[in-house]
Amino acid sequence: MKKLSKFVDTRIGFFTLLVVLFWLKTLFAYFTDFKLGAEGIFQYLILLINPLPVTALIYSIAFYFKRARFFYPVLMGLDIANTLLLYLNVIYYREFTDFMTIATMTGYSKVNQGLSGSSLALTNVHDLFYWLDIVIIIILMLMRKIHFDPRAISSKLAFAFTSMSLTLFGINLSFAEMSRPQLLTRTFDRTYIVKYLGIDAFTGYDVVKSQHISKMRQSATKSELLKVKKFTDKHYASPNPKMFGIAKGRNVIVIHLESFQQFLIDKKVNGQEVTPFLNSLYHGKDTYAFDNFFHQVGQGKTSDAENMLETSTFGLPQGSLFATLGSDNTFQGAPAILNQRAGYTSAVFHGNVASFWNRNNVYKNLGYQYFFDASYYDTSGDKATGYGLKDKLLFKNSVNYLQNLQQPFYTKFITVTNHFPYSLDDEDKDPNFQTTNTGNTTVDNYFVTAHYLDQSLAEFFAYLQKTGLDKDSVVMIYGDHYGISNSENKALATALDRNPDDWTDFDNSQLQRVPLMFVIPGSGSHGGIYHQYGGEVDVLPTLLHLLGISTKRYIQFGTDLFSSHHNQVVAFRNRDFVTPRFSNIGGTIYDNKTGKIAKLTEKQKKRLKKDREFVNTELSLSDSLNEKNLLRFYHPKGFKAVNPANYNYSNGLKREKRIEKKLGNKSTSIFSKNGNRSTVDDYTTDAPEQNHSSTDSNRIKITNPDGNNK
Ligand code: GP9
Ligand code: MN
Repeated sequence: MKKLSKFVDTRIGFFTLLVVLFWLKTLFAYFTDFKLGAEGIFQYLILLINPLPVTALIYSIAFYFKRARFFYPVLMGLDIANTLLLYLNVIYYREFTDFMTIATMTGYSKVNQGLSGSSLALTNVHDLFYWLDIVIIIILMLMRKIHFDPRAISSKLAFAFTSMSLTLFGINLSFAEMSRPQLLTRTFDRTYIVKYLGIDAFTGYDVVKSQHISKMRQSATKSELLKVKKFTDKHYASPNPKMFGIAKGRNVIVIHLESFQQFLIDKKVNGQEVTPFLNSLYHGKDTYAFDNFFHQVGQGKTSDAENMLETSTFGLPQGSLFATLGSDNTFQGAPAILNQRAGYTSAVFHGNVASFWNRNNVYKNLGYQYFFDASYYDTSGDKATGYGLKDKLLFKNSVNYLQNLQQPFYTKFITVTNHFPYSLDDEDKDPNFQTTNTGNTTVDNYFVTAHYLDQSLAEFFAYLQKTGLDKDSVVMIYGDHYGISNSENKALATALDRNPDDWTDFDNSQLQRVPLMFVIPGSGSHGGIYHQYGGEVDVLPTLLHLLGISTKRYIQFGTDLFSSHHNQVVAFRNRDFVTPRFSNIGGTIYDNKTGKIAKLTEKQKKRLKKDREFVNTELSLSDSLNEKNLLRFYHPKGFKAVNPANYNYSNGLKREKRIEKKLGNKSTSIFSKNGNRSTVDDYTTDAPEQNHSSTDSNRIKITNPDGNNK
């Protein structure tokens, strides 16, 4: 004890004491207030060590102050500031299940998620623990139980401490990258950064990022907007009169097929179809399907796909647009357009936590009225896999919320079960389905989860048919991006009856096809499989035209796939591109027919040069639009800017019911139209988990749920 107090009386000792105490407080927060979802020994190890390097780094600043009367106040000041940052995050987390960003701290964020008076009411008795050490230390100092050490630390030693902390941080960072590649470039979720690097590192990272963004925004001018507008106006494709409005007034049900590639359609494995239900839709007479439709995502994966489909602008060259810009950007996207032009109610159903991909903020800026996230579903026990509620349960348990929405509605179901690493509990596997035996577990499992996803869709469609909802709706189904990455495509080659040794970059690029289908029962005789080339950025104008809503006034980079003016040059996010005739991959031009390097005529060369210029221009202009937030300067006719402060995703069901009640017999919800009777019993699922009661409290809880799902 004596030895210890003697040690604390030295500057290094006092420094060590504060670092260790702060480390303990952070761990306390990690395990009590935050839910960081660490799994496995390696992640726990990273979690345990991550507060140390940055704390030591920050506190080592005090060593550069030679005089005791500066050293001690500076060190204590740093400790108090650091504790305050931790503590504010604890309180913020209790309200928003998210961490504070610079934008939220400075109140700059339009989403209005700063700490409010009510958040301060969220204090807890155990919060004492965050401040107790500081109070005790100050008292001990005042009572002269802790002595000031007059001996200064040499600059050399101070520097040694700083560099040692930096090295430790480097090690921490490389561990983090090993466990979660591209952690900082992709920024999936703020929780992930805190889990791997700690709050201080997260805040530092956020400072750098937000400074970069605000610089770009300040430099933005209206003339840049005009440049973008000129380009999109020039490439606008007028609707195909045969298709315009064929789904007018219908509900829109968007189904996001996670990691689902086109090659799964009609694919047989051991003589069995992998996705028999989707295949039947694909060939159905009421379906408008596309077989040369490509995903165009970058590092933002799912969120990039969502951004393209909702706004017809591209994701960013690095990172996720949702995560980096989505909290503040001005969007003129599907939910707001449909609401303002045709009175649509909008909702998203997704069984993962709301903070993933920053959806909780972005959806408000898009104008989504409801977001049923994991907190609305029972995700306990075996009901969820890594990314949330299993698909069969998502569809089944969403009906309870879907049936109370006013029609027409624009809804999106984001599935998750077919997500890497494609693991599925045995109880969910179809015993009659035998997957491949390629020797690559990713590939073999992929067919299994895709098969499960297909079954979940079949159940959902049965409900739509039973309730007659199918006839009042257009169901739009799309795959968000590849599931098998290029590095594993050689293993996939055998399953596709191809020789892995002949596999080329061209083959990789062709596998970036994903499904796109519009299912519109009774819409006429134009159903079928369309072969035009297109990408995710083309979906919004296509959909709006089907609904009879003109798009000319909006800034959209895609064009209507059914239009005779549709441009078939499909840009990938890395500036490669595909056209009906050629594919430009990594600077090499391939002939699509032969898959070999193309021998080009002068005319073709010229054409491709133009295409390349087009791709470069559209990507740069989309980046400039989004990075500089240029849409804030643009006011399309009749469009009222979305105010995110008007949206709140808690108590969704209560809000739906309140509106139903207010409208009385004018209410158009499925529930009201069904004579105020629930349609939940019209839903049949064979999901084995639904009756499993679980005592584990591992329920994902983000917003305030209604707590009422049958
Ligand atoms: C999680 C999900 C997955 O909520 O949408 O996103 P991804 O990893 O595919 O980008
Ligand atoms: Mn995805």
